[in-house]
Amino acid sequence: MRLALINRTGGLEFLEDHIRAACPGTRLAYWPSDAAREAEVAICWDPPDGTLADMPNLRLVHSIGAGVDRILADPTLPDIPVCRIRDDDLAVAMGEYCHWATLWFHRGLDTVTRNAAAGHWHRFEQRPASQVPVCVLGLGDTGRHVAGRLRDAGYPVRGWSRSPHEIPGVVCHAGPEALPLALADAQVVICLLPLTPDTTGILGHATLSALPPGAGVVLCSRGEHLDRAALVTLLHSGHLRGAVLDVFPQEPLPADDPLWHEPGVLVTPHMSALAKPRRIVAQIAENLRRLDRGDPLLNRVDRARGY
Ligand code: NDP
Ligand code: OXD
Repeated sequence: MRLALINRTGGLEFLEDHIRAACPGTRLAYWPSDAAREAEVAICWDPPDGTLADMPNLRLVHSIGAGVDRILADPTLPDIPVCRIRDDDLAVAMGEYCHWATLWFHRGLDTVTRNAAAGHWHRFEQRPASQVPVCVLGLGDTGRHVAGRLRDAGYPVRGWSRSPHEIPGVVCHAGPEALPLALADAQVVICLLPLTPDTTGILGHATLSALPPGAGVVLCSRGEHLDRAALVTLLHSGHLRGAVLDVFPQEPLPADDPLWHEPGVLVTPHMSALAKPRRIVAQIAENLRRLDRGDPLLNRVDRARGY
């Protein structure tokens, strides 16, 4: 079977040795090349529009990440299966990051870090976790784990999803009309939604204003979820306390982007949960075997739903 590694900006070489080890008998090519164009399986992060439609033998598109928004955004995407990565380790890593980001606001570590940089010793009152409600947007693989971890750490947790969920100890809301309710008392909001037409720009002025004064925003999903002008306006007005941002419409975030220096904003380099190459390739290899045998594929994306 012929495989192609496809990404707009390259950089997928880190998968090569793992693919050679886990997928014996396959031939691997990098896009752009004639050999890549002939491949039956595209292993992608961000394929340029039209690339996949120009592969006459294509039978499967496999994301190397949990998200598939860059793949589904291509209006010429052929009607073939798209699969994504699902990984318990990824959810655990996301749990660690989101717990830390919650503590960043809850324990005032944003303030402490600023004070420390100025050599300023200032102690302030600390609140217990039970007084810091957290809202998790998206209750899928990552959101459900994050909600459970924060609940276990003593935070009152609210969750929001498209369809109704039941998670013990978490107040779950579903549907667009329930969003204001989910946000109403949240001191921290964590976005773990997939990027779809319905969720693009969801962290806009209306949503962010629905948070109580002094709330912090944690964005781990996609940069396009956030209306950055609305964020900056609400930071400047003092309505929002700050934001921990892990994802951006353009990555890497350019060195001269003002967000790096925006007071209250902490930028991290899309590292909240990184799947191990070995784990990514093991899932792709299993799907290649299934494709060969004609068995149902694992972690197939519902293209109509967009995730
Ligand atoms: P899942 O597909 O497992 O879960 C998505 C959740 O979002 C589901 O609960 C779904 O609701 C909910 N949802 C989808 N659309 C809507 C909507 N319109 N309104 C309300 N809720 C909605 O995703 P994952 O948890 O695996 O990942 C989420 C995203 O996080 C990924 O798409 C990716 O963009 C990002 N990510 C980022 C990483 C990083 O390192 N920064 C690492 C991993 C993921 P329902 O349950 O009802 O279907
Ligand atoms: C993602 C990932 O989808 O890192 O962002 O898996």
